[in-house]
This record gives sequence, C-alpha cells and structure tokens, in this order.
Amino acid sequence: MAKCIGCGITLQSLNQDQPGYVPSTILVEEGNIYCKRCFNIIHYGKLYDPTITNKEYYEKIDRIKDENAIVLLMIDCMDIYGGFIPNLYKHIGNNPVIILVNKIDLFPKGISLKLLEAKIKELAKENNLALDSVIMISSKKKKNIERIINKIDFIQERFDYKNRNVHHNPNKALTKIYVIGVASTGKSTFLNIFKKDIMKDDLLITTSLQMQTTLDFIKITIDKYHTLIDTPGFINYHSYQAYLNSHDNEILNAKNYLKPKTYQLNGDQTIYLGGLVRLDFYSEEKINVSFYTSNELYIHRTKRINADKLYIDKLGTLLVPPTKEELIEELKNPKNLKKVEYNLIEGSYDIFISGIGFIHIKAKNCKAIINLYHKIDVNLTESII
Ligand SMILES: Nc1nc2c(ncn2[C@@H]2O[C@H](COP(=O)(O)OP(=O)(O)OP(=O)(O)O)[C@@H](O)[C@H]2O)c(=O)[nH]1
Ligand SMILES: [Mg+2]
Repeated sequence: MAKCIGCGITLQSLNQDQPGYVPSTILVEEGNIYCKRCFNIIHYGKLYDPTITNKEYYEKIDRIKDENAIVLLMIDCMDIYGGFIPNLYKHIGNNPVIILVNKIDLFPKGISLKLLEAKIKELAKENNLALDSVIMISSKKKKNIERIINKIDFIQERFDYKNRNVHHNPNKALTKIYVIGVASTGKSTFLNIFKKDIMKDDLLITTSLQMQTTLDFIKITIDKYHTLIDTPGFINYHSYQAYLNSHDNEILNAKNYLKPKTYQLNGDQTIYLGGLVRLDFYSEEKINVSFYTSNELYIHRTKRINADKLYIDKLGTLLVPPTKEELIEELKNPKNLKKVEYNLIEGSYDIFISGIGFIHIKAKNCKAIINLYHKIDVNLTESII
C-alpha cells in the first residue's frame, strides 16, 4: 500500500476522518502523495490530537532491538531530562546511540556546552543506553550536520572491522539509521535536511509544532550505506506541552535565541511563570535568578505574602499561560499541584522544568519551593549552564 510522504501513514480512501485519507481518484495515481491531514497541517496549520499511544509507540519501535542499526536519539536542548524516553534501551537493544541535542540555536552565546554534554552522558548511562557520543546540533540552522555523518561513518567502519569474520559483506553492517525521540524535538526537520540538500527532493516530510506530526516510519535511502528512518514522537506526559492548547504551546515554544531574564531577588519574593509555575524563595541573602524560557513567557515578580491572592485573582487573566479552561480549573484546585522543595546551600544551580525551560540560580542558604501542575517533572542539578 502507498504511504503518505509527509507523515508515513498508509494511505486509504475509505474514511475522511481517519489518518491517511486521500480521495480514491488520487490514490490510484502514481507518485508522491500527501494525505489530507498533512495537507491541512502544511497549508492551513490545522491541529490534530496525538493518535499513537505510548504503548503503541513502544510496539512500533520494538523491532529495532532485533536489527543491526544506529540510533540517533533526538533531544530538545530546552528539555534534556524529558528527552530520555523511559525504558528505551529495552526496545533498541545494544545498538549504538548517538544523542543529538537539537535546537542549540536557541541558546544564548557563551553558554558552556561542555557541562551540558557531560550531564547528558550521565543521563544516558542512567538510562542504560549504549551511548557512542553526544552532538549538539541545530536542524533549523543546519549546524554540526557534518559531524553526525562523520560519526555514523566511523561507527560503521569500526563495526565492520570488529565483525570482519562474521560479516563477509561489510556493506551490510548498520546501514539503517533510526531517528527517534520525544514528539516535536525536530526529527523530521533533521531528515528534511538530507531530503532537500542531498536528495534534491523538495517534497518534504511534514513538520509542525504539534505533537506527533509524523505517524509512521519514513525511510530515506541516501545511498547503499545510509538509510535514514524517521519515526513518530513519544509523548512526554511529564511535560506541560502535553496539557496546553496550541496557543499556549506557541508561547512556550522558543522561536528565537533566548534572552535570559535575570532578577536579583530578596529572600521574601515569589516569581510566577505565567500561571504555570510558582517559585517561592526563602533566604537572608540576595538571590540571583535567570530564566531561560521562551522570550514570550510572562514572568511576574511579587512579594511572597501577596502571592496566594494574586494566583486566586489572576490565574488565567494576568497569569497566562494557561488559557485553556480545563487546565485553569485543574490548577485552581490545590490537590492538582505539587510542591518541590530545594535547599540550596551555596553555589549555582539549574532547575529544569519540562515544557518550560530552565532556571539558573545563584544562592546561599536559600530554600526554593516550586509549585506546579502535579504531572510535570522538575529536576535540579548543580549548574551545567
Ligand atoms: N529553534 C529550532 N527549532 C527547531 C529545530 N528543529 C526543529 N525545530 C522546530 O521544532 C518543531 C518540531 O519539529 P519537527 O521536525 O516536526 O519535530 P518531530 O520531532 O519530527 O515531531 P513529531 O513528528 O511530532 O515527533 C517545529 O516547529 C520545527 O520548526 C531547531 O534546530 N531549532
Ligand atoms: Mg516528525
């Protein structure tokens, strides 16, 4: 059966409301076809809810563990913790993994990538991945793409060498290269570089901000040694991205390089990130806090004693995002909030909040309490930024 070149789904002409629909008159024609859904995303920016459950996702990628392949794990630099798909190692076997930390065009100049890279290596180890290397890239700005190709070639050669006795035809070794990762990390944008620049093919894979734009595997055979395979995105239900409407996701999604917002706070102050995150500080000393979030995210500073009332009065009006009614209602109920408390003895720390970005704090004898939706992951590390 023919597949949609935009999202990889098998085409059908039976049900307009199901993925992969094209009118039967088009389906009988030869050639490259986009399904109705891709057409609507590309031309009208139409939004669709994710359709692949994470159980189905695991079933789909499970075949990788039985193959000889290279895995490119795409991670968004704004959400490094959220980029590690739980139990991924069980589904990809011992295949070598190159982690691509994408969207580094968003980082302001001067950020040290060395510590970030070390942290990612540590997380890869905790996640039992057969990590080969970590490469910082930008699919949008085509940064460091050469390095990836060199790395793949290097792994292929090494693999052939080690298995010379086994693989009499070294050309067969590790020619499949799977690009996997959480939804919206930029996998398809990455593959389109190869489609456009190497294959000179302008019929690109559909990309968009919404989650799970890609619905099935999409193969691009570059030459006999390199077949790149795009895959659907895993939904991270510990990220705000999974709970916001498109308007709010648009605001949280950093489009240009981040201009960190820096505050010198007294130890009796509260910061709201829209109405999604509340940070309370308790300290005798001044605290330096920098927010690496989308430039459009509204940040509100107030005294801690006024913070409760402000939240009750202004959630969803001044304190936005959220603008989605259901989420506002949930966030109004204290039962749906969680408190994460950190005692910062002395030094620099980074707090990563999935779907929001990260916060750099320099403090001494400071208690920081974070209030947010109970499903969202928060991680503290000694500063890596
Ligand atoms: N700033 C920046 N944005 C990027 C980069 N790569 C991708 N994006 C944006 O990220 C969003 C998601 O890109 P996709 O390529 O559709 O992501 P995906 O991983 O294929 O998503 P799914 O198919 O849903 O899993 C789009 O809005 C892209 O323009 C990058 O290097 N930098
Ligand atoms: Mg995609």
